[in-house]
Amino acid sequence: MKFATRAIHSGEEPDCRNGFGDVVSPIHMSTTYASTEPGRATRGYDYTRTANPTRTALETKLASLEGAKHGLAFASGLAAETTLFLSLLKRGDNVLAAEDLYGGTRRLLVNVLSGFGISTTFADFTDPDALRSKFRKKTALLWMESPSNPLMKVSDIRLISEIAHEHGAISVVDNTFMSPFLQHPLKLGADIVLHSTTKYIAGHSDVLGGAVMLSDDALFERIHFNQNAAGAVPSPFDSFLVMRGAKTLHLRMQRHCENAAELASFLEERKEISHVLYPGLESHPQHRLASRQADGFGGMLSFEISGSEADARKFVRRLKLFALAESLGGVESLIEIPALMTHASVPESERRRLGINGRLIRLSAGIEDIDDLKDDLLQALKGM
Ligand code: P1T
Repeated sequence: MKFATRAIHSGEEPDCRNGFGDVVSPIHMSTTYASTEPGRATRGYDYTRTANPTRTALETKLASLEGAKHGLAFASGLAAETTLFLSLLKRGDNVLAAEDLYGGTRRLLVNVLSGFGISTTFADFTDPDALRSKFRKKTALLWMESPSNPLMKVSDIRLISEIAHEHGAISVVDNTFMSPFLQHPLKLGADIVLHSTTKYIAGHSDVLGGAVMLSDDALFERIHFNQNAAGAVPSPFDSFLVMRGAKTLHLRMQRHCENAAELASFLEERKEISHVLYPGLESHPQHRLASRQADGFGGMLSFEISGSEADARKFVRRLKLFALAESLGGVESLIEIPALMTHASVPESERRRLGINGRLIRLSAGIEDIDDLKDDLLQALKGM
């Protein structure tokens, strides 16, 4: 079945024999399930943290969207990350992570996992040769976002996964920015895909969620065990909301891509903007790789204001339609300054080295009418 059909039907086949034939998966709110025999779960369900039918429907859909054998849902993207790290790493291990990535992921690695004796080395994943020199004896896992948050760097997932495997490490791709509609890391050789489903998959800025998709049975068993043991699971209602959003992912994603591409070209022409980072632009350093690796360029872009940091703050305050807010991937357009918001937890020296300065602005293109979005940017740029 093609993507749009799977997005709508996977995990939600009406059950006319044992159920009521619901076309939409019911929200099973019960936390516990009665059984007729001690220790024998009713149709596989005994306690909702362990498994819940609404969550099962979501997990089936998520696996199907990524073309994976297994899907696991979590309470947030970071809950998924925490469970993944907990499951696959032990004291003494090293994580090799892309230096540009969501500030919360960096904070989890640097401020939390370090306390358990797990070290992280950061590297520029757009330079695979340099990456090889960063491996340590105990490097167990490679972590990348492509495109990265917020500098929109594109990494060669196939090549980097090969390098990981040469060194006996697991390759993980945080596919949040692209969504399963645009990019298929498992097909490119990655071992595990992770999503903050809070973003494009749910798509309406009204639910937190996370997901892990993979096909390796042994890795799945380890993460599945800790999904229950650590308990960072989504509620049945949250599972329903993520599933409901996922049904229109393909439609929304097409418009996100169209609007972002148009806004990127529009901003690149403006003298008030010094440069625009969007993989769909010919000026993007990895434009050819991005064209080859994914089926679109996504709805996210970053740009730098030509003026001062104060001008950048003035610009975002002047916008009327774009909400000044963290997060991304919802139907509404958002704007933020990563250095002050999503990446404030990254040490200033590191931000400076990477180029995440106070003039850098990140934009999540929503699916509104493009003319209204352009008009809003134009009025905010006036006189800059
Ligand atoms: O917020 P949560 O659902 O826990 O997801 C964390 C996360 C993981 N991976 C990526 C690539 C992300 O962008 C995020 C969350 N990001 C934002 C809130 C943000 O504004 O960038």
